[in-house]
Formats: sequence, C-alpha cells, structure tokens
Amino acid sequence: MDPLKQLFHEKATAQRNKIKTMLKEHGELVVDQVTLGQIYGGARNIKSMVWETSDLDSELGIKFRGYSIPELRDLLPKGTDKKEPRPEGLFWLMLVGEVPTVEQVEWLTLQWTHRSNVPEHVFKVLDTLPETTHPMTQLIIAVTAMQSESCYARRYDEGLHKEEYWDPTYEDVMNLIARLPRVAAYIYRRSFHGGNHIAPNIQLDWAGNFAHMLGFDKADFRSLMRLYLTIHADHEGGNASAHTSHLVGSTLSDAYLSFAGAMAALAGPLHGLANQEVVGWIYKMLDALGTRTPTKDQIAGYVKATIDAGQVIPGYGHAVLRQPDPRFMALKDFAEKNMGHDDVVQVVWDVFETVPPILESLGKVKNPWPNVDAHSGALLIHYGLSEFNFYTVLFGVSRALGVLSQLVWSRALGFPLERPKSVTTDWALEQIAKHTAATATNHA
Ligand code: CMX
Repeated sequence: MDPLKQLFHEKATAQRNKIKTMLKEHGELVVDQVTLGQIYGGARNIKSMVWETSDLDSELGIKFRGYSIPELRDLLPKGTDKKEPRPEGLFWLMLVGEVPTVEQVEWLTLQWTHRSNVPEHVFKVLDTLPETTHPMTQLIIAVTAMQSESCYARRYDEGLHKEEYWDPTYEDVMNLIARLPRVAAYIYRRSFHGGNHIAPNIQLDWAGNFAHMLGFDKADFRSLMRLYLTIHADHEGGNASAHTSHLVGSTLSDAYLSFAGAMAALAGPLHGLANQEVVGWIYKMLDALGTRTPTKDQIAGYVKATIDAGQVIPGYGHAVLRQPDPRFMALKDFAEKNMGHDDVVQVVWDVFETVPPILESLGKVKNPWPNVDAHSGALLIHYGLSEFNFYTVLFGVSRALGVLSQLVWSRALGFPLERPKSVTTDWALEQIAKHTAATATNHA
C-alpha cells in the first residue's frame, strides 16, 4: 500500500469508529430545525450531510481542515519559484488532515505523473465533437468516457466487500486527478489553438505541467495556476458541484461518474460558469461605454442597467458568505504582488468598489460582496489566456481535488444512499393549518 493510502486508511478507520460510537450514544440528539422558508428557498443552511475536507464560515470564508487560505499560502510546500502552494499539498491535507512535508508533496507529484496517461479513446471521443462545443460539455464527455478505466466499477462488478469500497475509489481518484490537466489542456488546444497540442513535461509539478500543456510557460503564470488550483479546490459540501458529486457518489457510482455530475452542476451560471460570465459582462460593459478605462460613475450606471434588465451582477453575492470572499482577496493580492498596471484588473477593482453599495441598496441581496469568480478571469487575461468560456474548466480541474478526496472519505465511512424528503405545497399548507389550529386552541 502506498504511504498516502496507508495513512488515509489509518485515519479513516479511526474516524469511522469515532462516528460509530458518537451515533450510538447521541444519534437522536436534535441539533437544528427547518423552516418552510428554507424548504422553498434552496435548502439554505439545512444541515444534511457530512463533509470532512473543508468547512465554510459565512464571515471568515473557507477553511480546509481548519486552515484559512492565507495560512495555507504560507504553510503548504510551494512551487519551484517559492511563491504559491502546490495543489498537491492541499489534496494531501484534505485527504489525511495533515500538512504535508516537501518530500510528501514531491512523492505525490511523482505519483500523479506516473498515473497521468490518458487512454487514447478519450481523445478520439473529444475529436468527434465540434470544436465549438462548450469546453465544460467537452470536459463532462471526456470524464464520462474515461469511466471505462474505473477500478472501482470493475472490482464492484467482480464482487467487492463493502469495507473495501474506499480502496479502488482511492485508485480512481488518484488516476482521475492525475489525468485531468492533460484532458483539460487537450480541450483548450483543440477548441482555441487548432488542435496544436503540447506534450506534457514530466519534470514539472501538477499545476506547472498543466500551465505548460495549455501553452503558458511564464513562471508567473505557473505560479498563478498553483494558487488558482489551490483556492478553488473545495468549498464545503453544500455547494452545487460538491453536493452533486456527493449525491451521485452515494448511489455507489464511481469517481468518474460522480465527478462528471459535479461538473454538470459547476457549468451553471449561478455557480462555476460565473467566472466566464464576469468577463463577458465586463467586455459588454466596456463596449457599451466605448472605453477600456471607465470611471466609477460609468460602472455604477452599467451595474444599475444590468439590474434593471432583470439580470444578476456575475461574481457578486453568495449563498453562504457574508464578507468579501478570501479567494477573491487572495487573487487580488497575487495581482498586486505580481503585475504592473492592467486595465482589466483595474476595472475589476473599480467594480469591487462600485457594486457592493448598489446591491446593498436593493435591500434584498444577502451578500453584496464579490466571490472568487469576480477576479479570476482578469488575471488569466493578463497572461494571455483570454478565451473565457474555458475558465470554468480550470475551476473544475481544481474542484476535483476537494470533491474527490471527500468521495474517498464517503466510501471509507460507509455513507449511505442520500435520500432527503420532498414535500408538496398541499403538505406545507396542511402544516400551517395545523399550527394555526394549535395556536388558537392554546389561546382559547
Ligand atoms: N446581482 C443582482 N441580484 C442579486 C445578486 C447579484 N449578484 N445576488 C443576489 N441577488 C438577488 C437574487 O437574485 C435574489 O433576488 P430575487 O429575490 O428577486 O430572486 C435576492 O438578491 C436574494 O438573493 P440572495 O439570498 O442574496 O442570494 P442566493 O443565496 O439566492 O443566491 C447567488 C446566491 C450566488 C446565486 C447569487 O448571489 C447570484 O446569482 N450571484 C451572481 C452569480 C454568481 O456570481 N455566482 C457564483 C457564486 C460562487 C460560485 O458558486 O462559484
């Protein structure tokens, strides 16, 4: 057994026993209540699943195994330029709950390099699609095509003891993560560079090699990729992509199908596609205003026009966060440290000053602050990755680290089929009638 798998097995066995004892003693403890508003309102804040890899605080933002993004930028082993953390380190942390050493991260990089060979049929499947197919659609198709490689599906078919589910799931997760950069880069190069593909450089780390295969070899861009792929990795379990992978995985579907489901959710404009929407919205604004350097008053006018047209301001608001997203702040910090003046980045910063008071003035937006998607695109444009309908694929490659490490946990902890209860409006009206009658009796 490899050292990471061994460590995971020890941790997961201990956690499984801990949960068993906890539920035996306290399984009936009531910890929350649910309102009709929550049932109709997208299940906000209803606690209904366990997600071990990260936790989202509405004020402080995401914590991966208890560590904030600024802490991880400091603590995790970095790329060769010593600037930003290598996403391999975050995967290790999420999987086993320990900050890895440099040697452990080196080992993981090598593991993923060894496992990174993408089966030929996946490229063939992609090549049958029109180049104009949305890159997220291509990603979902490619990941689904790779399902033929699932160790878990094969072993389940042969007859696998349920205590063993986690083992081939770990193998699938390691293989899928190792292959994703190659698949994503292939999609990028066939969609936007006439199929002029770039061979992997196996000397590079996971993010560095991804940047290389995309066609960007500047050290700063590699550094940005390390940061980008680290900060998008996980956002606890309730967000749409994570929750989808959890739901699909709970049917004992394998890692490939669970991740393909997650990507279908990420491809929605209220979720991951917002990173593409932000850049589209900025370009439309610049076109409409006839300038690349709009004033804050001009931006405010365009923001109000967008809202009046019944549209959302992409990159702003969040279902959980109630402060500027620390992922947005990390990208802003990267831009401040690594870039000179950039018109588009400046627009993003001016939008940051302009939008929150306008959203606040509407009196209904719970979080007027930017989320990660408000900033990420401008940095990619700066380095020349300007094809913005590819951006959600980058988000997806990163999100694999979180949702797939959790999938190994879900298998190891023996989580059951997810099956919450739905209700009808007649049921809701009945509850109100019962409550009204009971209140009237109490007051009589
Ligand atoms: N612009 C305009 N209106 C907004 C808004 C925004 N950015 N964010 C919220 N609102 C509106 C909602 O549309 C809703 O209006 P109605 O009551 O008329 O339907 C009202 O404010 C209340 O919404 P909320 O409770 O504050 O927000 P939700 O939890 O329902 O939705 C989110 C959260 C992210 C979908 C929403 O803020 C939004 O649409 N933002 C823009 C899209 C975006 O950036 N998505 C990316 C999120 C991060 C990610 O997953 O990657």
